[in-house]
Amino acid sequence: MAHLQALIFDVDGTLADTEGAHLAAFNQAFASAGLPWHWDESLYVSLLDVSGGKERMAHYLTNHVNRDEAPASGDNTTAITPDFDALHAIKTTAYTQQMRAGGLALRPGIETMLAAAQKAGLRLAIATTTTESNIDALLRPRLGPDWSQRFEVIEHAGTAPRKKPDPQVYRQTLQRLGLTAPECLAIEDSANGLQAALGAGIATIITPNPFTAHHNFKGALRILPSLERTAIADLHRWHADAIR
Ligand code: XBP
Ligand code: MG
Repeated sequence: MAHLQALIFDVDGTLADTEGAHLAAFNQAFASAGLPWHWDESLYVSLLDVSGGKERMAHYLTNHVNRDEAPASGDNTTAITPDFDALHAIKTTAYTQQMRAGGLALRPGIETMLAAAQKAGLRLAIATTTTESNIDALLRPRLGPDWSQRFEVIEHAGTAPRKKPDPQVYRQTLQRLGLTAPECLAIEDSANGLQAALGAGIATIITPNPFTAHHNFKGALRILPSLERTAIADLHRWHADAIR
């Protein structure tokens, strides 16, 4: 029977409740680009069904912007297709500036879990849809300048371009760890993340947040309000049940 060797963490919504900050950054980018777009929280909850900021903006343009609307006097922004790479770069700058200015606490139990896992000899990895700069902006203020040394493998939008629910980011994480799926547990917050991890054969613990609480988590090993009351021994026990 495979022994638990590594924990693979998602970032957004799992390590920290970051989606409110992402939403603000998207709206800041739209305003600075002169686009008449503004996402409110209820729209953003539905747009989060699309992983990846660039893909989310393209989905919004295709499915939510009425391009037949007669542009307001002289306003022809609804007729154009923005350069999503450039727009996403503006958004990422807005997000990282937000993080570095105020910082965002990690979710309850995360810092304790990371320390306890390492003490127990478990290897740690990150498998996320967001960018490397966003991970650094979130974790540097919380875990210090050497934060990345705590994660043996970090797979992100720059290394795994096919976004969740595609399993690419998790398959590449397993490959770089040199481990098989039964030797790992994934920790996620969303249906896309769960499907990506299950697609790579990895048993997955879900810690939902207000943006994802309504998602379908069928197939999750456990659904927990947070990791605050979870011990390493619990992870070993649940993992053993999963791969029995
Ligand atoms: C969640 C996502 C990301 C973020 C926005 O990532 O889908 O797209 O919402 O970040 P995770 P970007 O896999 O960590 O849950 O704009 O950088 O994509
Ligand atoms: Mg997530």
